[in-house]
Amino acid sequence: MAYFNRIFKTQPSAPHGYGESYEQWGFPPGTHVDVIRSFQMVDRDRSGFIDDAELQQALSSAYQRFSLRTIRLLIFLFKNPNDPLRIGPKEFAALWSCLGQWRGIFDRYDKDRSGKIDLFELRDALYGIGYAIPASILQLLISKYENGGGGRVELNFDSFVECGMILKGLTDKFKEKDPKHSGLATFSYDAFMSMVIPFLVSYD
Ligand SMILES: [Ca+2]
Repeated sequence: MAYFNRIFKTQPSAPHGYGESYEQWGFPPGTHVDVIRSFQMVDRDRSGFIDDAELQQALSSAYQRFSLRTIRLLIFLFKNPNDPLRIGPKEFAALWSCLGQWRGIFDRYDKDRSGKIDLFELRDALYGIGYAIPASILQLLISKYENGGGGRVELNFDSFVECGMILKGLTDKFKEKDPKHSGLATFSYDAFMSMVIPFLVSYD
């Protein structure tokens, strides 16, 4: 959190090596200088794009370490249609802002201040942002994060983001086919598979 506090307190100034205008590098107007610096720090060849390893480095220095699996899901969700394996400044700025929101949710719902999110905290967090997901489904999803000790599963920030984005992403896809919120939707087989498979593929 110290990092984010610093972001909002520092005065914007032109980032070294990125010229006077952020927009010319493809960042949306108003992008904070620290977001640009973070991108610039890992985009060593100045290609204007960063790959999974570079994104992992950028996010791991802003937060705790991000697993490559989470990074791949983020790249899938925020991908540039012209370059699905890398992200540019626009996608990076959007991703950064989205992670800031997830961080806020994580901190708000980590009720016991363990620094991790358990099943019930996850259920409440998702409910808090409008997703009523049955505990049985959450249990199924988070069982993937068991560390083998047989104890209660608790999620680090990156795994929490991963679970949150999968549940939110799939629910949003379903809602697109259920505009009246009846809880029922009709899919063709192809539509169903193309909805679910990308999450599974990027997830593992
Ligand atoms: Ca907790």
